[in-house]
Amino acid sequence: RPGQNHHPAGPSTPPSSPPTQSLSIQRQLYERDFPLYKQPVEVGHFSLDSERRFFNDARQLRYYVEPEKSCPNFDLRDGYRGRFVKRDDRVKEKLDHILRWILANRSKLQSKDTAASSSPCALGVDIVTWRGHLTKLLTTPYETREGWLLAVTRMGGTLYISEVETEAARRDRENRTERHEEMMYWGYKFEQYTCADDAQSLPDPGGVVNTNEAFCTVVQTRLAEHRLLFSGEVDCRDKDPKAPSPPANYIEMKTSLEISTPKQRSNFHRFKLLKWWAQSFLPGVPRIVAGFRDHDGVVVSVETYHISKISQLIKNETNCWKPTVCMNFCCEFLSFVKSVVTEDDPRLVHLFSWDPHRDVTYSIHRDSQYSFLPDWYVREMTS
Ligand code: 0WD
Ligand code: CA
Repeated sequence: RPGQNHHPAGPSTPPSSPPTQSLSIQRQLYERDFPLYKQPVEVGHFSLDSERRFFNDARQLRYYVEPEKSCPNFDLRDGYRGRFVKRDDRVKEKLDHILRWILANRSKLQSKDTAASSSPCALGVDIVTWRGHLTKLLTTPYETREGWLLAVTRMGGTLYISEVETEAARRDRENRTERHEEMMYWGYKFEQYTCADDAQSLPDPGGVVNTNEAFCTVVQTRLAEHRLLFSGEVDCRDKDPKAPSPPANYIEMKTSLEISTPKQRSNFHRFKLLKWWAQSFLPGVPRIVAGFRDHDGVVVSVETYHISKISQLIKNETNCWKPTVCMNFCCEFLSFVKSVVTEDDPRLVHLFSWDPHRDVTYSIHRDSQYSFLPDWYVREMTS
């Protein structure tokens, strides 16, 4: 039934009727009460080493060390030529690291309600994905530049969501300027100036920056009726041993151009804080430490943002984003996906597609280039 639109919060579709074909992103549709979002719980974590090997532990977790001065003069360009090992971003890892974590920790997930209610191989969650994919969904109602493609497969009752690079994103990646390549390094360099390997030591700005290394938290939560399991990279933790337990002790590091005009401040609030808020709110990371830099990559000030205070900070901006619109849209998208993807088959992919100023639509692919659940995972989960 082409042209039929999924109306959020409208009368629910009878179970027998075919799913609707598209989802509207109009903001007014999502301006209602904030949906239930349960406090995210860390159910595990994993690390990726300098060669991108998986470890089911926290060996890559680092500790935040507050800069000595509020104007630290960190030179973010230092080491770009000579002490930088860059992850190969042509390699698409899809959900592989999360799936590895699931196989290593299945017993922890299949506890309580799950074991009693559903089939023995069921995970007890509705959605498995990366945090970054959910961030893109949260910001979609306000995004005017970049579209997305999300591949979805249902297996054992769980929906797996994995991003597919768009043609436009591939072109951008392949045509980055030397300046842009260098600026992508600056964020990682800032982490190196402010993070230490353990609670007792100091950061080592003379070391190598290797972007293969990562520490990822795995959290479980619920958005309205959707039980979510997702993983996100965490930059560092509070080094105080009395700090609260994860994810409340985690800190997100960011860099941004210093703000010198009212226009710049307004743009920072309207566009950058939206992305920062969405990314950290999802896993329950409470703080962002931001390094403001000049055009030459020198950090001129450092500021802390508390996620719970960001919605207050932006309230005076006209035409600003609203957290409730972000969360309601994400919730509605997940309902849309559930209504569309009803067949359980690890080789079947529904590819959801969105471009700015358009509705969300999808196409269906069996045994195609889009299949993303690896054989080693399917075999283990169905045996
Ligand atoms: O294959 C893919 N398309 C993706 C792979 C997309 C997104 C993520 N990944 C995986 C990687 O295994 C990585 O370790 O992403 C992990 C991080 O996932 P996430 O936390 O869900 O991603 P996101 O929230 O978008 O980014 C968090 C941080 C970034 O920090 P900033 O401050 O720039 O937001 O992870 C880094 C980056 O430092 N990062 C990535 N690292 C590896 N691969 C990627 C990526 N594709 N994207 C961002
Ligand atoms: Ca970061």
